[in-house]
Amino acid sequence: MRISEIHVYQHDLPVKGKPYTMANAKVTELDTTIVKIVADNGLIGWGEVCPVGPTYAEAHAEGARAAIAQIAPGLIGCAVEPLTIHRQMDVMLNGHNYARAAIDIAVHDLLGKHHGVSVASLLGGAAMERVPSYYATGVDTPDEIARIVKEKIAEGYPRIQVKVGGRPVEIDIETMRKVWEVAQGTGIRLAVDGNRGWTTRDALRMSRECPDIPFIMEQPCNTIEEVRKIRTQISHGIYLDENSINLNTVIHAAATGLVDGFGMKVTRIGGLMNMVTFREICANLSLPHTCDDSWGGDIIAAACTHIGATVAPRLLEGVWLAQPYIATPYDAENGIRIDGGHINLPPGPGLGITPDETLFGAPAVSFS
Ligand code: 0XW
Ligand code: MG
Repeated sequence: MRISEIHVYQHDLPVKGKPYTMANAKVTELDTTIVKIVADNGLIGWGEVCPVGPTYAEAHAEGARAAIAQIAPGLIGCAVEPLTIHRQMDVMLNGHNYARAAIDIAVHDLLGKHHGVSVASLLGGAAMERVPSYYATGVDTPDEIARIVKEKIAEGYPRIQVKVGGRPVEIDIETMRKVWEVAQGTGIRLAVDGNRGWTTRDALRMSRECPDIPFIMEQPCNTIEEVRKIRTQISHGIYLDENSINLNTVIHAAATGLVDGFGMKVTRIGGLMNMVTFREICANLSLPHTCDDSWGGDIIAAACTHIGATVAPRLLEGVWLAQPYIATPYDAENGIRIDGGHINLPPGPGLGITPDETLFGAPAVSFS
């Protein structure tokens, strides 16, 4: 099976409800890039990458399309094999993991369909059919966050990530104290995500003033150097998210004991093939992690769910989806949904979803 055509679509995803707020971003509408790969046997594979605005990560919506346009001509005629495709992408463009990931996902979807198996099977095999998700709150007042946490615990989420940063740390501390009032004794796992927004001073204060609250701190500060600086001074676990930009960074952070786990994004690490390597590095060092992406519709949601399902259950911190913020699913019948804080693994073949192409309009660019 070889690649015959690649089509790239631009699609708008308005945020349902209130704007989504993080320390360094407030988003009301996201710009997603969808890749459709047609094979010489007529099978179709889908991929997607959707940065959550221009300030969250070093990823840009139009940059994704420009990078894919740079790579795509060199992929026509290539065998639909993840490693072969990644090596060919290396020849066409240095870096740009997030853009390459959309192609990687489409290749896995095609391969699964070709062999009649799910992407989770291709990635090693599912360890669960119902995949735990986690709820991420957005930055808001202490009372509102405590209300949301109570509601999401009742819905069945096993983990909640509270967004902080971008305001005086005293409000973040008050938020976590109020959260603990409703969370204590429920068994919920908690993360506090600074999204690079705290100084090391703020992170130290949060840890020292909440020693009794068993949250992990996710990406508290902007750089790895800052995280290293606070590492030995705090008693809370530390996870990297935005700073874990490639496998080299992951290897270094894991091997040097810088972190206790990761918030991982499928597109940031370069797609599903690299996620398998990442999963195994973490498994060998007993490091828990998420399998998410920053935003996007049913295609990226399916990719995250398939890789999430293959993680050893004790190490899976959950699969976050943007689905609750998206009004129109790509696949009205089999779209990926969170229900009771968990996601049903689509049985496949491939990603197990069939996007309604008419939603995407004409391709922005095509290659054949
Ligand atoms: C909670 N998320 C998975 C969604 C937003 O894109 C940010 C991200 C994170 O953990 O940083
Ligand atoms: Mg995060």
